[in-house]
Parts: sequence; structure tokens; C-alpha cells
Amino acid sequence: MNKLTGILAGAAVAFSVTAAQAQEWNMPTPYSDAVFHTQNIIEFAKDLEEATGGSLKITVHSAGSLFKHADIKNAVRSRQVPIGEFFLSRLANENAAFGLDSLPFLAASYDEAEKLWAAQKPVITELLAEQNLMPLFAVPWPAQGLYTKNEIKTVADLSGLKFRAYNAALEEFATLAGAAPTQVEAPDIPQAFATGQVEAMITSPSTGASSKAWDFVSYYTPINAWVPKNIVVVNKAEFDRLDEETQAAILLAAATAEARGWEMSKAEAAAKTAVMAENGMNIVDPSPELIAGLKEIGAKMLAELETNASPEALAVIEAYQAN
Ligand code: PCA
Repeated sequence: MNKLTGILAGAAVAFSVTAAQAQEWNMPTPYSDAVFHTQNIIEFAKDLEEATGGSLKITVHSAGSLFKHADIKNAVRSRQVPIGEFFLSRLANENAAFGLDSLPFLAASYDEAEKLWAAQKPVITELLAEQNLMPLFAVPWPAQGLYTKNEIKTVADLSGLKFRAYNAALEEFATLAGAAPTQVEAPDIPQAFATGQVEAMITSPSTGASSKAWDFVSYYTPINAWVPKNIVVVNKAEFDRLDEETQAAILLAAATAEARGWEMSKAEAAAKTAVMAENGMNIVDPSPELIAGLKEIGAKMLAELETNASPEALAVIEAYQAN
């Protein structure tokens, strides 16, 4: 073998070793490509591919195309996929500790949301470990506001409205406000309004803009009542079988994605509210009466939670309020 073929053969061996070790991960996510959470995850996948020299490739399957939102957590748990994203508070039925970011007015600003996440993270890390899951990063949506056809001045104005909900807490909130909630996934919002299944909702300006809320409602009232998060989790066994270098690359890319995601979220709130205004929606500051009424409902929900909650949820609330 001459020198050149020797080098080429060596390179080929090195290449095939890398190729044999290359991991291709499918990653289901619930929201569509244009949503900033998905954009952030696409960036995370790119960062990781670069950092590992192509040995870990993640293909993102957005908008519930690979697994429906409700099935993503269990798909990762059962190793049908190694990694996935979902709306954290959907797991509140397993343990109230998962749902605290969707409790009205418990943590309503980014500063409070950051404190809540610091209190939640160690607790839910342990809870998820029981299911062989490991959290990688969590990113909040902008604060949640109210979308309606008519101006809403008090809680009584919500009475009887067919209301789109995305988790149990919002369903309860809507019920306590006298509205009639129905669960609808974010990508299905336009159709749910178009068919008259729902006529009002609470969500972020991001989801308001991505679902073109101006096509079906005229008023946006930024009640800014809670700051819920998406979380990205990996299957612990899938993570553990990777070499140390790849594991470190994942943790680093995850930390970067978490920091980037929070910044993206903060920028979204104003930018997407402006998009709604440009498209003709009336952006109306909430009246003190409306906020007072909604806070009463929030206080009721917190009191109810505190009487029935798991020790883990109570520990999170205590840690959060101590800060
Ligand atoms: N958008 C998602 C969750 C919270 C949000 O702002 C949704 O409406 O489903």
C-alpha cells in the first residue's frame, strides 16, 4: 500500500467508525415550524450536530406529526423516540408539581416564572426520573392573554362563552369564570373557531399570531395571568448509552437552548402583540374589575390546590414563595 492509499484507507476506517456510531434521533414536538419554540429546537438540533461533528443528528417532527401531543411523553418514556417536547403542565394530572406554571397569577411575569422554574426543576427532575425521563430544557411562552369577539370588561362577560382550553387548569379557570371549555390543540385553533366549536381563548400573543386570531376574534386583552412552559425531555437509557463527550454536548446545547428560548420568548410578547394590532385587532388593557375577578378565581384555585396537592407540589410552592 503506498502512502496515499494508506491515508485514504485510514480515513475510510475512521469514517465508517463514525458512521457506525452516528445516532439519528427522531424528535416529536407539538407546535408548528413557525412557532419560536420549534425554531429554538431546530437551532438546538443544528448546534448539536455541529458540536458532535455529525455523530448525533436530530430530525424534528413538528406540529404533532409523528406523535400527537398527548402521546409524546409516553413515546419518549417507552423509547419509541429518544427525545421529545411537550407542554409541561399537561402532566398536572400525574402530580400537581408539573402544573404550577399554569396556575392563574401565581407567577405572572418572566422574573416570577424564572423563580418558579428554579423551584420546580429539582422536584420535577426527580419525578421524571421515576419514568426514566430526564429534562433537558424548559422555555416559557409569553404571558397568557384573552381573545374574544367582544370587549370583556368583567368576569361576568365571559359567562356562557365556548372557550378553547389546552390543559386541566385552563379548563377549570374557564369553568369558574362561567364559560364552557373544550380542549383544542394549538394547530387546530383556526378550524375550531371557524366551525364555531369555540369562540374565545386564553393563550400567548405567539399563538394568537401563529393562528391568525384576527380572522376570528377582534379583541385581545393582555391579562398576563401566567407564563407556562414547554419542556424537552430525553429518555435516560438513551442518554446513558451515549459516550461522555456526546452527553456533554447535549447538556451544553440544552443550556444554550434554554437561555436562547427565554430571550426569544421575551422578544415575542411585544412583537406578536404588534402583529395582531397591525392586522386590525383591538388591544385593550384589562379593567381593574376584570383583573380583580380573575385573581379571585386564581386564589380559589390555589387554595383548592393547597388542600389537595401532593407533597412535591407543596414543596415547590414553599420554595417559590420563600424566594
Ligand atoms: N400557546 C400554546 C400553549 C400556551 C401558549 O401560549 C397553546 O395555546 O396551546
